[in-house]
Amino acid sequence: MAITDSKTGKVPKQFNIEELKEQANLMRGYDLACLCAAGSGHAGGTLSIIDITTALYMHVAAIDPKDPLWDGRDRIIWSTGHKAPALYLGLAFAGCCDKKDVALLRKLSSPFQGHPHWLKLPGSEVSSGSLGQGLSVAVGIAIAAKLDNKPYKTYVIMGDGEQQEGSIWEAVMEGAQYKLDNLIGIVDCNGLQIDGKVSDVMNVEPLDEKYRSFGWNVLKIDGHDMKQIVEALEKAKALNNGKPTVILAKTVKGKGVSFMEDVAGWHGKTPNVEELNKGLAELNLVGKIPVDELFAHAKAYQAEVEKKLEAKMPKFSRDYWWNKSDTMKVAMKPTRMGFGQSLAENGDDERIVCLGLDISGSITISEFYAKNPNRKNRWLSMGIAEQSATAAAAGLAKEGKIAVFGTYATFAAARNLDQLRVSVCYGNFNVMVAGAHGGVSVGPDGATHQALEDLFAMCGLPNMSVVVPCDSVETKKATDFLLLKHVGPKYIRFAREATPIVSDANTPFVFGKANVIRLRRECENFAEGFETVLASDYVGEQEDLTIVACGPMVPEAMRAAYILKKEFGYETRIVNMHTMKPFDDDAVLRAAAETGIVVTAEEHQIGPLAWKASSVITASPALYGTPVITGYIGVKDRFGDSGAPWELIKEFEVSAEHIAHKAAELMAVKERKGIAEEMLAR
Ligand SMILES: Cc1ncc(C[n+]2csc(CCOP(=O)(O)OP(=O)(O)O)c2C)c(N)n1
Repeated sequence: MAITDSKTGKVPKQFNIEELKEQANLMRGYDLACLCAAGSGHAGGTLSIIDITTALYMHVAAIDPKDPLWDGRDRIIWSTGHKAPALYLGLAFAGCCDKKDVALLRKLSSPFQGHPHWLKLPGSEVSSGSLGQGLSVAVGIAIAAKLDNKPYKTYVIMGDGEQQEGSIWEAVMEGAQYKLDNLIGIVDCNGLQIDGKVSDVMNVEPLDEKYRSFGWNVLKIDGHDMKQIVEALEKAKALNNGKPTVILAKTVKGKGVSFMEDVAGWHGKTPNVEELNKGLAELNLVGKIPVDELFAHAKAYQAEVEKKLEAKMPKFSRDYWWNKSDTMKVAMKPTRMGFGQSLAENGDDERIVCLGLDISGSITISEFYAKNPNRKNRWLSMGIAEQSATAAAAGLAKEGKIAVFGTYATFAAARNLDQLRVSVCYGNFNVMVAGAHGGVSVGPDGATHQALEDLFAMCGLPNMSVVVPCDSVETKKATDFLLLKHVGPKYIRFAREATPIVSDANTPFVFGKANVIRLRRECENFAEGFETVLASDYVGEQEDLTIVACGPMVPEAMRAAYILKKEFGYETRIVNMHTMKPFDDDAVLRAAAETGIVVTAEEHQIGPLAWKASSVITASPALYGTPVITGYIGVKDRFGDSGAPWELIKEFEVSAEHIAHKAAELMAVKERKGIAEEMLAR
């Protein structure tokens, strides 16, 4: 079978091997151009899987481009969601969508999300991005085919690094147990993952012996030899011996572009225009890819996005956005830097053991050994295996080690939730978990990589302490404290993007005690315009309202206070609730009693901060009968989206402008009800 008209059963065109090679080459050109237009994404892995993609979508799998959801189609599951551009191009080259549209990759609300979302793009089959789940989904789809006597085949594309996830092997057993000879696994064996060689990070070989011993048929091929690919796919399709089949395809990451080939650094990187042109020249594609048209299409879409976002923003008398005027300028730095800095400084303590989960550089945990190679014996590369690493950290802690591990917050605090609950928290072990890239501001990777729910779980776990620092300086202080002075399970959570630096060496940081921040004046440097004191030392100034914030929402709350002062003359008490657990109840209670309005501001699903603050207010006898108006800023019960970080801040309505707008709305209620007077009279 191949590209098929499902109405007539006819195959409009059969591509021969030479034509498929030509199509694969063109696909590489489109891949580079679309990645360049997006400015973020994964060049290495998309280039290594493109020959297989071409063979599958244009020759082997049954697909009807006019009806991508045709029931008789073969199902192709991309377990490696980060290779989404290759999937999108497979669909586009098969005719399921316009090739030009793939240039909308990673843009806000685009069907071509950073990681595939099947509800946005028909034909993309399932939503993926969290590694190690696709084979299990495919097992379910293949069993459904058996139950319903449907003849379709289920293909699932995986990475070799991805084989480190234990769930893969659970699914491998299921495939054999249920005799799924309609299931075909394909492993893109390019030998690299993010932190380096798969064999160094966590060896998975010999994959052939492993799959065979688990009861699968195994085919080994050169994943760039089109004839071998087609033959293997056809053979796997025909094999009918009651066993699933895996095709182990030896590939080269970055295949086709000399400077990307076999270079780990090109995993999550995209070419700039110069590199794109160089790549296209090497592929003999100069003039053959409509680069200008693709760029223009992306630009026009982007212009529309920006127009829509602007329309969504609350309006004030002038533009208060970061660094838009000559005063109140702010410097920005990614908060995660403070984490790495602390590990570098404190890492000589022999009790500290750091566990790497294949995203070590970008979350800065590798700073632990970067300048101190002698610490390498206390650096454990655990591969892409968050669940096992979490329980291993508990084991290390049990024997007196200070175990530290980190990855994207959604994999550090959700994928492994049961291990955190039982092995770490129930046992009350001294394990430090770093949830990096939290909140919507992660940006173009999209929903699967945006931890918007982690704090519900972390704050809900008995024995767990939770800190969400507001900038890189506070992250450093919090890490210093949690690492060496706090014993027990602890979660530190920070954002990916560079965010405003609003504290300095003299700013107080006391675990479990909030800070109060007050706008004092307008000046050249934003941070210098504010005064910060420990909430317990603060003497109320009869401010109009309070904003309680955590993490990167603290700078937004500060900017909101500035907007509120300039636009309405309102005085705002900002509470930096850097420690989410234990929560500083007293800081919220006093703020509620003294200002009558409490607006919470969080950069994830509304709840961990909002509900906690609200329950503190409603459950406090001191406030019985006292009117307190509350409002919540945060993500409103929806999944994230791809887009630039600051675009997402606007799209998800978590900017200073949104906070200020909400506060002004509540001030109107308070003034109408005369609550302020009532409060003062008490
Ligand atoms: C559960 C989970 N953990 C971590 C990541 C982050 N991540 C994205 S790609 C990647 C490396 C994948 O390596 P491999 O499977 O070999 O793919 P390839 O090198 O071919 O791109 C990692 C760790 C993720 N997406 N999902």
